[in-house]
Amino acid sequence: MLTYVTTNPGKIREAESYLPDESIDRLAYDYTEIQSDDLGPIAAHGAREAHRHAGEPVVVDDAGLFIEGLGGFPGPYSSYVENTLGVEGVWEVASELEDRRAAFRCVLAYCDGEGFAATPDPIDREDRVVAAAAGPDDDADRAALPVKLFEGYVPGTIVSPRGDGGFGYDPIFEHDGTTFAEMDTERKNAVSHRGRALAKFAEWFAQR
Ligand code: ITT
Ligand code: NA
Repeated sequence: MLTYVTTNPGKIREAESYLPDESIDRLAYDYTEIQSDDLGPIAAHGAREAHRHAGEPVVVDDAGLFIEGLGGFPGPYSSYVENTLGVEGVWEVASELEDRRAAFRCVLAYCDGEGFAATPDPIDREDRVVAAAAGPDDDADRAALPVKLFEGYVPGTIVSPRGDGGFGYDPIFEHDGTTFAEMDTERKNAVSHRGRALAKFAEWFAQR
């Protein structure tokens, strides 16, 4: 069994086609999101906390929108910014920029309370799929549970909102001429940050 931990139903919808239904539970547990300029430590910390809470193998999903012209902002602060400025507000800020290139990133962190075989997985820079055991992310976790990370990345452009599918920043994120909110789940999954991370995770999970 595997428990997919998120408060966001949109993430579950996207994860479903990668993970066999009989083997997955969903848990809307709001784990602590530590402050970091990197998604990896946030996800790793969350996975350890969620595993301690659930007592079962868990995967957590941490994602963010990184806008080039804003130095990567909102990045790990994407959730806070969506709740304060809002998606329209982010578009308004971005519309003033010359460089509206952006990327979505997603890090899946898996923790089952046990270790992993030390596999020297290569890290592909383009689609930084980190399939190596994550190191400790803070002092409290130094002697803590091993976590395995899988990262996915997709480039795009920030545009005026279009479409009503997806969730979050999808209406303002255009990839190959189409916003993520104009795509159905299958089409978004085929190119998205989460789809890429999920594909790597599902392959590893099935073979481990
Ligand atoms: P959990 O932490 O409970 O999983 P969350 O929605 O807070 O749910 P994140 O912290 O990972 O998840 O998300 C950061 C922000 O990025 C949040 O505002 C999301 O709506 C947004 N986001 C994440 N994935 C996205 C996607 O695929 N498309 C559009 N927006 C996304
Ligand atoms: Na969150």
